[in-house]
Amino acid sequence: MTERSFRFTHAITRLPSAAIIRGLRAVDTGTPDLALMSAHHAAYRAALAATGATVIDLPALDAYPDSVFVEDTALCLPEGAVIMRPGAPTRLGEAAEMAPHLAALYPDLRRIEGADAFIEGGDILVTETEILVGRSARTNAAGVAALARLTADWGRPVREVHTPPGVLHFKTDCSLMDAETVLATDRLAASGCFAGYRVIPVVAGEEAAANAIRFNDVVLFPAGFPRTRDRLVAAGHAVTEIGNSECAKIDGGMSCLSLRFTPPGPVS
Ligand code: CIR
Repeated sequence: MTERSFRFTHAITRLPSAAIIRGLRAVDTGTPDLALMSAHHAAYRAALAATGATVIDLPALDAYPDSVFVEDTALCLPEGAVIMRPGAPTRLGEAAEMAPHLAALYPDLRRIEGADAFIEGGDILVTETEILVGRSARTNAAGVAALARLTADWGRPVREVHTPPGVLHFKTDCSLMDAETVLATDRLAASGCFAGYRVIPVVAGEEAAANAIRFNDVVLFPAGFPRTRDRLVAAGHAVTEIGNSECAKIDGGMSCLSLRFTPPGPVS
């Protein structure tokens, strides 16, 4: 068994912009504080870099309030990368902003095309053997089908699954922990989509802990969910807690803040 689903040489992040106060949110629980978010973001980048990875920090984009959440703009695998078509109209332009940065690393950069196709990276969970894509308010059947076509020769089939109603993205409710194991909320695991995987259940009442990331030998995990953290530690994971209070106000979490990948071939 390889470990290509959680071992990476690179990550891309984008610094939060002052426009973050206008970030999309399902429920208004307060305005994100840029200074505190920036401190959390710095800790996040440092935790990625501490694993030995190269972390590419892109500048803030004031035209796009949600652009700190780079995960939604692309899917990056060892075989190649695909630029998404975000379903949130205010976020569509973020994908084009990411394209030149990935084109420098991926000679065969592909793109989701078609006016009716929408898909965001937050709905995509890549495991060792397959690419799970959750249909959601941001990702539709045409988007999933377009991704399946573009990745058909990459050896990991796309499997369409469903994001629970009222949940922003598929990965809002789950994370890959190792080659066979996912961390998931009960409401998502109950759909049966993780048959064949080991599931570490998020503790009831700590659902916001489900969005974590395994990055090399560490799990970046949102601070404030001690019972679920203890489950991961008991399972043998090295857990680094990162403040997420400000991103949480606009429905963001650990996975949203980076693209994680190992580019093909020599990097120029
Ligand atoms: C949005 O609604 O698009 C942002 N406020 C949050 C995006 C979070 N991204 C992610 O889960 N991958």
